[in-house]
Amino acid sequence: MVTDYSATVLAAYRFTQPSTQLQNAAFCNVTVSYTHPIMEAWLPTAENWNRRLQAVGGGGWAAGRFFLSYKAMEGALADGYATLTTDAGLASSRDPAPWALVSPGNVNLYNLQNLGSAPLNEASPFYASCSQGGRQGLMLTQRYPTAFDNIAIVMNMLGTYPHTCKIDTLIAAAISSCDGLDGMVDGVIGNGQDVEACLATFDPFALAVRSISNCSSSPMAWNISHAAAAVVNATWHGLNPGADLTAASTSSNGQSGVAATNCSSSGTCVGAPSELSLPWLNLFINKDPSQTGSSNLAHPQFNDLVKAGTREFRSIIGTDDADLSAFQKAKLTVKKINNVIPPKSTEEYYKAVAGNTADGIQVGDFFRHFEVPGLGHCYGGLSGPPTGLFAQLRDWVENGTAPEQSSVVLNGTGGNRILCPYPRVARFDPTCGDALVERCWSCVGDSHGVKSPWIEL
Ligand SMILES: [Ca+2]
Repeated sequence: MVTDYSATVLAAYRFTQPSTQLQNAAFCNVTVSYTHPIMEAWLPTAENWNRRLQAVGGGGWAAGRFFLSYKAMEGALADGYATLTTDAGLASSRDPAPWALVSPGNVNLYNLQNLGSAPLNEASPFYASCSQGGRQGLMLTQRYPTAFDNIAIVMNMLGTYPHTCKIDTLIAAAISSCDGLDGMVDGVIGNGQDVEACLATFDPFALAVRSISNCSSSPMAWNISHAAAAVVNATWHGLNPGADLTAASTSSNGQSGVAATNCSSSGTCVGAPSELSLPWLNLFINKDPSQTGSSNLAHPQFNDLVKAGTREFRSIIGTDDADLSAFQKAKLTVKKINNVIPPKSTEEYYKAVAGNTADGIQVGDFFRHFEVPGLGHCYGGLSGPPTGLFAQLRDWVENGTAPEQSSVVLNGTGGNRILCPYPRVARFDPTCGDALVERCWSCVGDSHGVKSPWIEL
């Protein structure tokens, strides 16, 4: 029994729920060690229990029982839920090296299986997590390792690793050019057709060789190079224009950027691949713990590795099965994250699920997908998290009220705007007057038009 337990849980760590305070709580911590996985449940006292269970997942290479899992559990407990997490037998390290291989050349498939599917066995009506936790719980695609290194390969091919200053200048230019496409200049590019319009009108190569002299990440003067434009352009096959690619700003919260580089004071840069991507290539696909980099990898080799990984591990950790027929009586909602896991892969997955529904059933009847323009990976970035979405999911499950829109507050302006279930998009009504209030926004487009991907307005 734990008593007098207090904690502050920021909304940033709850993803779809508001910040909360746990004060002098009493709960029962039931920690069960199986042969090697450890499951940990926090059970509120009977008078404080809302008769519901909220499971939480992991992040990065951790299946659970790490910092963010415990923040999520503190939040769940504050709201009256019983809550649980599991480490899937992998401990809570951010590095999979301790458990990935039985020996060089020999992947520990049991451990990978535990990471891939362990939380799915924990039947729970409510589940809230992000990143790896989102992959575990919401059966989304597991493509970010390749997305990361794909950009590293582009840099290898170009033979140059552009300075953060050049990349960030191009991102800022894209935002400046495309911000107003959603009807409001608020620092955030919309989603859906706004992204398509941005890609059609903004050309990063048009800014090549333009000089930069006021870059916050470097005192030096630079010229935007063709290589920098090529790198930025390559990310936009999966990520959206405006996404944080360098993770160099304070709002990046120290997370990884897909086009991050480390640069010396003289301006010489090398690639800085993510801790999420290299272990997948080196430990699981190559099965060689002595490999530590990807700087010599060429595009054909990279493609071969991706295909080899898919062939070998898809049945274990691949989570792109679009047949949710067994799930269609339940309700599911997903928020979109912007700069690490490619939004377009989730859009493809959503459309694939839409094409696999039974006659008479629309995908929106049981699965809605909310994109959050401007939000970083789980938290951070230009947009706050959609803190009302979890309560809306609960209302959908328990009362049948499907979420037609959800609220967010922008980090920079403090303004309110709305999120819309894909493929609908948010539009500001200029006759309404106040862009900072939610009622001046509405969702437009076909509410169930997923089978024809883009909306005509
Ligand atoms: Ca905007």
